[in-house]
Amino acid sequence: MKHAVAAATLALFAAFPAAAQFAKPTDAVKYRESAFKLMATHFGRINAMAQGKVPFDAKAAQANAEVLSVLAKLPWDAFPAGSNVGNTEAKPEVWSQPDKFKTGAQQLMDNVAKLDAAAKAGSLDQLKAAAGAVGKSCKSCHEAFKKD
Ligand code: ASC
Repeated sequence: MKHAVAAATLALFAAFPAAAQFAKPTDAVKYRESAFKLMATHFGRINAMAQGKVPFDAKAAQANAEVLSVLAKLPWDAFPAGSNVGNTEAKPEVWSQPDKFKTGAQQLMDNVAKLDAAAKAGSLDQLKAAAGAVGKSCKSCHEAFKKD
């Protein structure tokens, strides 16, 4: 019985995308901004090590990469149609070029997965290369989809 309820609950969540979970368009804006802000925090800690600004700490890199790999999945469902509102920093291209936006999001997630693997391997050289690729993903999407 418990299993049946759990399965039904999972099916319910699967049936309703995250977009349906925002009561107001501005809630979606707040959600995605929160996710990006946390991503910047956790990626920033890794990047500081990759750039030699703070000493390499393999355990800290691993912990931050693990969090980042979850965070990197979050913003994308928070750009529902109609959420180009308020003082969002998103450009209209997010909604007018959805395939390009999705491709960029996927590239970021793929590069973050590689960063996670590099951090788990405990190699600073691998971490530097993988962090560079993540930074490039951030930058290219910002150029196309984020207001200055
Ligand atoms: C960061 C951060 C970003 C990206 C971007 C890369 O650490 O907060 O938004 O990297 O600056 O170019």
